[in-house]
Amino acid sequence: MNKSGIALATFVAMALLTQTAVAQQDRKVSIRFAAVIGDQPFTCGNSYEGIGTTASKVTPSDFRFYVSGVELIDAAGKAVPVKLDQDERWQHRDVALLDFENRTGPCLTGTQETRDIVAGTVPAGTYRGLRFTLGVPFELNHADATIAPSPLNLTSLFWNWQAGYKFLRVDLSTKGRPQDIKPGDMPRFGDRAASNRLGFAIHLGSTMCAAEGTNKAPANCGNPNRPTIEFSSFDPEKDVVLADLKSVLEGVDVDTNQAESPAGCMSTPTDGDCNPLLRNFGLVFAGQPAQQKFFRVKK
Ligand SMILES: [Cu+2]
Repeated sequence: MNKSGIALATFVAMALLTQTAVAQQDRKVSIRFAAVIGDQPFTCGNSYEGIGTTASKVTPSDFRFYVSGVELIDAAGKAVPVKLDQDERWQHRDVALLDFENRTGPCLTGTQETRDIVAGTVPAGTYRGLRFTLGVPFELNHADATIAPSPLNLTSLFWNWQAGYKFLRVDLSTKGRPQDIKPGDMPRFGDRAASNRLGFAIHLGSTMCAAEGTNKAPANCGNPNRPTIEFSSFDPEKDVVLADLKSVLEGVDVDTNQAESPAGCMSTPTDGDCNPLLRNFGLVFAGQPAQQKFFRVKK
């Protein structure tokens, strides 16, 4: 090979190396989620039977939740953070909103748009597991939602600065707890009469957040209520994370509400309606052990 031939070969080899290096740096991932009630998909307006201790028939009117700290677990068992696409809509920093309601039928508190993926990049590699947190990290949880970047600007998913966001919001109309809501209905924090109109509410969020006022950020929260979910076997190319309302309501009576307590379970530590509901989300409640039943992987 002559000199220029060598130079060309070197150039081609280097170009290929560079290309390979770029290709190996990042791998796009789209982690799929689905909202289900047992073996049926969640749809606004549909009713589902056999729920909880009373085998109740329920009509959900909202189904949204935030996840954060999403990580894929590689072949060696190392957790690798998924760098979320900053789309200025569904994802901000390491928080992503999943939204399964489309504001049709009884879903009067929600938005038309829906979202069932967490999109981002990971370094090239083989990934076999998944880990994420249900909830908004403390650093982003206690500020003014009206000026926060999307998706943290949804006031229907916000209590106040002190308590922060509803990490998950599902509201149910049940036989014993019928709903009476209007478009955009948003009971003020602590407005029990108004919140009663939500039927049986499931609002997961931090509690015991001592602050100087409801529009002041707390130094910390006694009950962060951010469960970490981990699946040792998860293929990001094929598998789907199912969020199952039926399984999380196992052992829960959705037709009655503990007297003098918020409607359904709004994460209040003294509300018996949260037991075993919060434990089914993977949180120790009333000193009793947690067993996560909300999420599972569909292969
Ligand atoms: Cu929506």
